[in-house]
Order: sequence, then C-alpha cells, then structure tokens
Amino acid sequence: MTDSLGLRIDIDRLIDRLAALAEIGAIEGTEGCARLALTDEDKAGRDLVVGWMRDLDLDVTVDAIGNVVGVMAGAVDGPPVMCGSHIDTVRTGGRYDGNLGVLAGLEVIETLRTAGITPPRPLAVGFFTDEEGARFPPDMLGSLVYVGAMSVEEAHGIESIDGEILGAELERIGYLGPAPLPGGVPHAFVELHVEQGPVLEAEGITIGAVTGVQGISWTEVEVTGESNHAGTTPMTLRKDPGVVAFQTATFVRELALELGAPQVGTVGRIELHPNLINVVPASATFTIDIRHTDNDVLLEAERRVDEFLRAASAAEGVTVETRSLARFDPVVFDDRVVDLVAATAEAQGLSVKRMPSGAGHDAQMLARVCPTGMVFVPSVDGISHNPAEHTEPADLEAGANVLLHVMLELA
Ligand code: HGY
Ligand code: MN
Ligand code: MN
Repeated sequence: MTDSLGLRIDIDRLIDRLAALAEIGAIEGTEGCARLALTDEDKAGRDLVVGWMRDLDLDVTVDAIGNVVGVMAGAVDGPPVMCGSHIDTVRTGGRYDGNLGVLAGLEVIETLRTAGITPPRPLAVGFFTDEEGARFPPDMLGSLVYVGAMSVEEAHGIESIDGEILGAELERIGYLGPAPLPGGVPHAFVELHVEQGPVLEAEGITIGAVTGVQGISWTEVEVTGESNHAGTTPMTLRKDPGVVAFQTATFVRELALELGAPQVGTVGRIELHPNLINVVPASATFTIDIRHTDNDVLLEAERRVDEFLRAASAAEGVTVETRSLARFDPVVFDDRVVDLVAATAEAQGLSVKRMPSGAGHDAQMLARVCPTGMVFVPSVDGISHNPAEHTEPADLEAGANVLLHVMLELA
C-alpha cells in the first residue's frame, strides 16, 4: 500500500456534498438543517446519500431498522473496515453533526476509486437510523439494534414525541429493509465526527483521538397535579406540577455544578398541560439528560435527582412517574485504534489530543462488537445542536485524510 501514502481526499467535493445534503431541511438563513429521524426530510436525505453510494458502485443494503450500508469490494472477501455515522439531525441541527462522518466515508471511497486502488479488504460506509434519539428515544437507536443490543420488534414499537410508531414511520418512508439484524460484524469501525465542544479549538489542536464516550442517562418525568384557576386558587391549596418540574430543572443544574466537570445535566424538553396563562397546570412532562465519564458518579447523580424529585412531589402533593428513555454506561475505545488515529494524525503533521466524547455516537455501540475508534475535528466556538455549527474546511480536510489513512491501515 506504499503508493497510497500520498493519497489525499478532495475537500471541494466533500464540501459540495455537505452543502447538497444540508439543502434538505435547510434552516432559513443558516448553514444548518432539520431532518428529524424518519420524517420526510430524513427520507429525502437518505435517498440522496443512497444515490451517491450507488454512483460509487457500492453494494448497498438496508436493514429492518433502516440502517444503510454501502460496501466497496476489497482484494479479498471478508468483514469490511467500516466507517460511518448518522444523517438524521435535531430540530436545530448543524450540517456537520453526523453528516461529516458519512460523507467523508464516501469521499474516502471515491478517492480510492479515482486512484484505481482496491483496498486489501472491503471498506464500508454506513448511516445508522435515529442516532439523535430526539424524536424516537433512545439515541443511537439504529446502531444499538445493529449490534444486537435491542430487538427489532422492541425498536419498531417505540412511540415518538409526536405520537408516531417507529415501525410504521420506517415503512412509510420506504426504509424497512431486508438486510439481516444484528448486522455484519465489521473488521473495525472508525467514525469521523465534529467535536461539538470547545476543547480542540481552545487548545488550538486539529485532531481528537477519541478515547471513549461518557455515560448517558435520559429520563422522562410525568408529574400530575390538579388544574385549577390561576386567580381564585389560594397558594396553599395548589397541587402545581409545573413548580416541581421547574424546581427539578434547577436542582439538576445545581447538582451538576456541585459534582463538577465533566458532570452535565439538562432539562431540554418540557410540556405543561393545558399550557395556558390562567390555568394552574394539570400535568408537567419533562426530560432529564445527565452524563458523566464515571459510571459510579452518574449512578449517584441519578439517585440524587430521583430523591429530590420524590421529595418535591410529596411536598407539593402531586404524583410523579418516571420512565427511562436511555441508559448507556461509559465506553472505552480499543487502544489500538485510538493509537492508530493519533499516529496517523502525527504522520500527517497534525496536532492531536486524546480525549473523551461528551456526546453520544454510533461508535459507542459498534465498540461492543469490534475494535472501534473516533476522529474529532474542532467545532467553531464549541457550538453544536445549533444551525450555526461550523468547522473550517482545513479541519474537515484534515479529519477526512486521517480517516482515509486510518481505514487503509486497518484494511
Ligand atoms: O445525545 C447525544 O449525545 C447525541 O447527539 N445523540
Ligand atoms: Mn452526532
Ligand atoms: Mn447530535
């Protein structure tokens, strides 16, 4: 493979594909896009990327949770070196989150095709269904099912925040495919992703050799009180579920500050019913997202939040029900892949830092079945899950070139 050392991706082609995909669900006046999982926008994005896979003569398969994998034949058959990520986004999504890992994979393959190079073993690029978990929890759903950690039947029955059933939506957009699940175990898996945080930019470093992913705990809380008249009901007679929701949101913030970094806590979604100015709410439904790299600290945080929630509910005379939407232990990536990412970056004269991921990624699921690693590139101002999300072309190019050579080395 010595003749491949000089290989470089075509950054203009990669940027053009990122722009074309971001056109789908484009958020007016921004670089961002909105393609919640299994919506019409997600379907349109899927169709565009599948078209590009076919243009590259990849062998494209779709499985029963809608994961799509394109395979480039190698000199010999066998499990592919796989890359990929997701192309579903949050409602205020940027054009790089997930999309970069998929389109850089296509770029790696097109670079090899153009150079007439057949990799020693097959290469694959995939996108996994519903990585964000924002419409259908949990996050990383498609890759979770791909590695056999959730049954297709259970996944198909998941209800979305807007009252749809996952299996029906998958069929509606035409991505309920025949490929077997669990999916084929790759020889190795590498995901290129924007950092989505401030570390690389703050330290002036180009490449993150990601060492693992922190633990994630998602809970949906339903507090039920008694709707009443905002004007006539004395404060001492109220059973106000909204107050318990707001007190808990504040507690989550205070607990995260008390436990200290990298503990984080977010109440991102809250719905009051009937959500009217002059009605003491009947119910409040909200979500709690807490994360930590150390599972014992995360367990302690979960215990403290639950304890607070029950005490606040008892004090207010309301009832509370909680439902776990996602719970993933911290994941440590394979040293060999992490070392290879770092060595490849250094060989290309790039600055590199080993670091954990604050965000969840499909790689954390593939790590259950094969040697896995991730490549980070800087996010401007550390912004993500925001249409202003941006990564400089030079950094995109650096990350894609590291992906190219890491995949060739693994092959
Ligand atoms: O929630 C996450 O960390 C990812 O964006 N799904
Ligand atoms: Mn992502
Ligand atoms: Mn995301």
